Amino acid sequence: MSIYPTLTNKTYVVMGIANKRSIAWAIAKTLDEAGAKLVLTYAAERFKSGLESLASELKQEAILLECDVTNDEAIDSTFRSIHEQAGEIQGIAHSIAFADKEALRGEFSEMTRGQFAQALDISAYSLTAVVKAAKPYFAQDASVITLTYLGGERVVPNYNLMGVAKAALDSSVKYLANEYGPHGVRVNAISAGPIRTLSAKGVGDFNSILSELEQKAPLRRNVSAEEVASTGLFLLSGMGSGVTGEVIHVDSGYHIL
Ligand code: NDP
Ligand code: KAL
Repeated sequence: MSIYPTLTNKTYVVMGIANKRSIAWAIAKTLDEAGAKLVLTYAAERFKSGLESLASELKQEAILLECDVTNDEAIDSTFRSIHEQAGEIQGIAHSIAFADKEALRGEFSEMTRGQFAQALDISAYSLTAVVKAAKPYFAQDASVITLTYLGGERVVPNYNLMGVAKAALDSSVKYLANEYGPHGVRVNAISAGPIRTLSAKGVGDFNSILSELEQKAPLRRNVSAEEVASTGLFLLSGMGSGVTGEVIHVDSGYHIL
């Protein structure tokens, strides 16, 4: 017997698939496995063909739409078009973050005003922008998730301005949960342990963070994108119906240390 909830005929929007290592791709595959109808969004035209070939691996045919989250008009028209093509929206997985690489090493205070604004815009404000645009199209019991990291709760070397962005994102989750709860919409975050993705590539001390977690975390191992995705499925489906405004850590328990 399958442990999966059934999401047949329910539309979910997954934002932030760069390649097959993306956490968002693991989420998309898990939702697809549960029978969901998927809309996948990508940042710019140059990512379209890569996403098309990934999407061909899914069981159900997905709708692919361009959506640069720095552009309000693009976000609005993306959600209008999702509604036209796929009806009401049961859930959204927001798996998007960006900071200038130069600000992700060295002293925190060496960042510029522009680098700070860009990181906060793409990595934190975009969640609110997306929820706002989806508001007219949410199903009665819709659910939104975003991805966060421990570096927003405490200092993690090199995470720098992304730590401030994740703190803003975590706080946005609470304010959005409170505002949208009366409309039946839940908003939660998953705080993932380190996972080797394109974003993680070439930044900071990624390998030492992986091995520190392996040595010290209660489970003494790293987590996979699939483990993050199954928690995502719980939150996005009716299984998580009583949970909102929460941050669930999928990090082998490292955050309790
Ligand atoms: P990926 O590099 O696979 O995903 C990051 C995504 O952000 C990409 O798909 C990228 O799109 C998208 N993005 C950046 N700028 C924009 C924009 N302006 N508009 C739309 N999309 C944009 O990395 P991950 O899967 O690791 O990251 C997903 C989320 O998980 C992020 O929020 C990250 O902070 C979080 N996270 C990751 C951890 C890890 O260890 N990997 C740990 C904890 C949290 P494109 O490629 O099309 O530019
Ligand atoms: C402490 C950790 C080590 C790494 C430090 C900073 C990580 C920041 C994450 C941030 C999202 C990375 C970037 O924005 C990279 C970007 O400058 C360059 N890469 C790109 O442009 C690629 C092509 C695209 C696809 O990437 C994006 N993001 O658009 C944190 C580790 C242990 C955990 C991680 C990786 C957390 C996290 O938030 O991702």
